[in-house]
Order: sequence, then structure tokens, then C-alpha cells
Amino acid sequence: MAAAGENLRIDADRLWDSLMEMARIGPGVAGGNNRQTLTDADGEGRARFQKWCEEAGMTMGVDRIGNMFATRDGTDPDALPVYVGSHLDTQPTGGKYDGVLGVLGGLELVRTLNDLNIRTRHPIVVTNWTNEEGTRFAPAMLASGVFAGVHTQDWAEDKTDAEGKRFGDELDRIGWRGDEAVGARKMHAMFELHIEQGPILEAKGCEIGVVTHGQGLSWTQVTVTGKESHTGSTPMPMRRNAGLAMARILLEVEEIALSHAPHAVGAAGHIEVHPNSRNVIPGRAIFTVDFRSPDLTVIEDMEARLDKAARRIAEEMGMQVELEKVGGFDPVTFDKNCVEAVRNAAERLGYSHMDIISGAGHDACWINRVAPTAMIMCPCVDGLSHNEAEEITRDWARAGTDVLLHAVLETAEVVA
Ligand code: HGY
Ligand code: MN
Ligand code: MN
Repeated sequence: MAAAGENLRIDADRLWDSLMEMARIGPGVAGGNNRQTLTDADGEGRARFQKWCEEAGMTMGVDRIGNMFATRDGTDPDALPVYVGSHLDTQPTGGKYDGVLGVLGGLELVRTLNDLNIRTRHPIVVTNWTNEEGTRFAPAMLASGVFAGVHTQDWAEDKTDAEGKRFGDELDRIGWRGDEAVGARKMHAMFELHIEQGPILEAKGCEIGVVTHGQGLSWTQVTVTGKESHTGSTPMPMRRNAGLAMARILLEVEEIALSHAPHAVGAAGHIEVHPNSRNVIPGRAIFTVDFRSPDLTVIEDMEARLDKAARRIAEEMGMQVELEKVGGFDPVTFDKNCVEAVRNAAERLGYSHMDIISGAGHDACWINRVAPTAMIMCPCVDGLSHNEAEEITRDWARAGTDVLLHAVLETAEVVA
């Protein structure tokens, strides 16, 4: 005998249409998205999300760092809301689903409850967190970090992009600074739906990832200073090639991460050489080393070995080096009850599922500090993400959002 509501499902075509419509805002050059935080495209995507939320009968609140909160009232005004959502900002060569599935999956959840006139005791809030990606303004998960009390708002607002523009000024420029105090909202629970961004679920043939933990992250910005000189007339022994020093340090990064196989990872995605002229030996190299592991002691070991190797290499090559921690968070254990609600939902709906540790960082990793939190993952094709070719299937989007719906209904308490 099916339990009440067991066969409740979202409208997968309506969700897909919304995903494809959002994908047209801030398009990339190869079928994905370039809707970086606090750009005009971000502002346009925010406006479209607000329009859809208001059409679904929700009221929008925005805090002073641009986090958006669309509320569907519950029957008990004193009950703390259940939050869902993720982020609408993308990488420069981002996909259509990273973050967006969690935000629009939350909207679809509300649309479905409206269709079926289902009321819940707890209100439901669909969230768009500002600057999850940390690509334009480091670090990642910046605004959810302020909300969780990890960063101060002033510290966040002073972050600058590659052109020297301030986060706070860009937030004002696109007109998305709200009036709510950041972090004033209290949550009953939070569930974030997100694509896996890795190959595990697809390889295992699993439709749902029940995310029990999130691995920790460390971003160290390294600046090596050598000396600009002519690439043609400077004899090799006289060169102080900061680009070469960077290359040697990055080889060490690879070895350090591989020494902690199979779970640790390491690379540099942000790399600048100055003056970046074809016939000038780079006098300065600036790059950010991204280390990750589920084990905090491994992260600490990798950071220490990077520091030691970078200083040794700079010394050997007669250069200066500076290392600055510019982002990071410890490994995360999500709330057992919320994780159980996700697992029960997948079970009840008959979706194949497995426990998984999140390889990527997410806003949920910070929100887990201030409210019971869990994540739901769906597979992505070839595990590819942070690439315009990122793809998911409609069925995966459906499965993830169905599980989100049921986990939230269990937590928000359906009122008969
Ligand atoms: O870096 C991350 O893991 C996330 O995609 N911002
Ligand atoms: Mn994301
Ligand atoms: Mn991302």
C-alpha cells in the first residue's frame, strides 16, 4: 500500500524548460554559461528568478550581500522555514546546471505544491546564494560564508576582481543589495540539490547521491618574484624566470596530492604571469593552489609541504616567494536526520542511491554550521563540470528534484 503522497512527483518538463530558459541568460561561447557573479547577466538571471518566484506566489527577501530568499508561507507562522536552493552564478566556462539545478529545483518543488494545493506547517524558502563560485571574487561560497558568520560583510565587500572592481560596488551597481541583515534568518533545516560534478554516480549507475560529508578545501595564493628580462639576449644562467619557478612548484603540487591518493586532489586553476609578453622573461608569477581532501590532517600536510617546497625552490632560483591562504573550509559532516530524510525519500521513490562525499564545495558546507543541512546529488554526464559541455539527463534532474520534494515534505510537515 503506497504511503500518502508516495507517488508525488515534480513536473520534469516544466523544470527542464526553466533550466533551458535560465541557460539563455549569460550564455557561454560553447553551449554553457558565463553568468559570473554581480555581472549584468547575473542581475538578469536574478530578475528572472524573482519573476518566477512571484508568479508562484512567493515573496522575495534580499539581504545586504545579495542573497535571495523566496518564501512560500506555511500554516504555522512561528515555525522556522525549511530552506532549499543553491546558486545562479557560474564559472566563466560554466555549465547550465551547476548551482542552477538546486535553485530551479527548489522553485519546481514549490510549483508542484501549488499545483496540488499542498500546505506545510513550516514555510519553505528557495534561496539563491551570491558568489558561490568564487571565480570573479575569491573565495568561493563567499556570501553563504558571511551568512554563516565565517566572514564579515566588510571583508567580503572589499574583495576585488581582476580589474580591481570591489564586490560591494558591483553589488550596488547591479542593484541587488537588499535590506535584510545578513545571517539574521533562522532555519529549521536546509537541503541543497546539486549535480555531482564528478564521475562516481554515473559510473555506479546511481540516480541519487545521499551526501553524508563534504571534503575540505584549501586555496593558497603563491606569488613568485623573479626579474623581467629579454627572452633573446639574456644568457640562461642570468635568468630569474618566475614562470619556471611556478612550473617547478606546480610539479610539487602534483606529487604532494598524488602522495595522498586516492582521495586527495591538488591543482592550480588560477595562473597569471607578468608581464605576459612573448619576449619577456616573466618577472612575476601569481597562482592559486587548490588542495582538497576529506581528511583535515591531509589538507594540513599538503599545505605545509607546499610552503616548504615553494620556499626551497625560490631560494634555489634566487627569487622571492609569498604564500597567502585565500580560501578554505574544513571537511563537513552533514546532519544525520537531514541525511536520513534524503535517503528515505530516495528509498520511498524507488530511485537507486548511494552515500557519497561531495568533492566540490557548496553553500551547504557553510550553512551546515548554522542549521541542520544535507545535500542531494544527481549524476552528470562523464562527471564533467566547470566546463560548458556539462550535461545531465532530464531523468536525473527529475530524480534529484523528486527526492528534494519528498525530503522537504518530510521535514516541513504536510498539513492534511
Ligand atoms: O570550488 C568549488 O568546489 C565550488 O564549485 N565553488
Ligand atoms: Mn555549484
Ligand atoms: Mn561550481
